[in-house]
Amino acid sequence: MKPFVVSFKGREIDFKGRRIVRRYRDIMGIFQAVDPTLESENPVVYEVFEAPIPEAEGELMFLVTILYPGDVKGEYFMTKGHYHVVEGTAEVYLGLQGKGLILCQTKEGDFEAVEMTPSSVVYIPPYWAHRTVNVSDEPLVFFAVYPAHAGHDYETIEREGFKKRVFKTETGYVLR
Ligand code: M6P
Ligand code: ZN
Repeated sequence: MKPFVVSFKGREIDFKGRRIVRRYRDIMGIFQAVDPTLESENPVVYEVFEAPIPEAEGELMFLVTILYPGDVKGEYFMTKGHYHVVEGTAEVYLGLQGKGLILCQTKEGDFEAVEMTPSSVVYIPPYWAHRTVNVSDEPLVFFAVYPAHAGHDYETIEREGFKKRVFKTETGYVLR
């Protein structure tokens, strides 16, 4: 592979790699409630624009995620969330637009939630699962980079969930 550069402006992103689109019906099981209107409209909840990087040790995968604003009966739109298959691998997020909350937890039961706004950099250490929640009313856009061989373990989260969920209130968000 040769050095390369990609650039993007706003939501016109072409990183030349995979584009992953997750609609409501693909991920509705992660939310506490079911919303029949969303079920019939089946909107895009988030999309991921990856760079064409091989999933090999030594490589760094990078991507941009757009998590749209919305909620399922008060529970904010969020990503599925995952541990890394290669558990000793970290990840860095850079906020570009909107306000997010990154839920992090370990298999030992530690839990942390950190806010991400434009220009903030979030460090997710090895062994911490991570899920992103859009707590704003605009698209949450962020850049992410992680060791390309890390892999996504969704099963553990599907089985155990995250310790807390994030709901909309009149004054902001609340974790329950
Ligand atoms: C971030 C990164 C990606 C991840 C994406 C969506 O951009 O952590 O690796 O794919 O969020 O999250 P998830 O894979 O949990 O649905
Ligand atoms: Zn990750």
